[in-house]
Amino acid sequence: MSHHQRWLALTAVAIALAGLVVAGCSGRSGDEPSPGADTTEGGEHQQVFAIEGMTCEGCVSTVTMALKGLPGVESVQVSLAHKQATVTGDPQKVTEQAVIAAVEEAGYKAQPAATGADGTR
Ligand SMILES: [Cu+2]
Repeated sequence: MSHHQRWLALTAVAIALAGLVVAGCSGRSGDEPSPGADTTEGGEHQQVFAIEGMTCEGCVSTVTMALKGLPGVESVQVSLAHKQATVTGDPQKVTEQAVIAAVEEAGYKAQPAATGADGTR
C-alpha cells in the first residue's frame, strides 16, 4: 500500500463532500419527510402554487423537500420552467397557508395559482 493511494482516496472523499455542499445551493439540508402514519383514502387533491425565487435545480429540490415534509402531502411536483409547485395530498391537512409558510421558510415565495381559466392576478 502506498501513501499516495491513501492520500488520493482522502482527496476524493473531500471533493465528494464539497460537491454535496455546493449542490444544496441555499445551504440547507432539507428535513427528512416523516412517513405519514395515516393515509386517507380518496382524499387526494391537487393544489397548484406559483413559486417565486427559484433559479436552479437546487432550489427545486429545496422547495420539493420543504413541501414533502408537510403533513398530509402525498407527492410534490415542482417545475423550474413554470415556477410552479403542484402539491398532491389530503386537502384537510394540506392548507394553502401551510404550503405557503413552508415555501417561505425554505427561502422562496408562494401563492396559490389560478388553475381555472380565470387567471386573476
Ligand atoms: Cu438554486
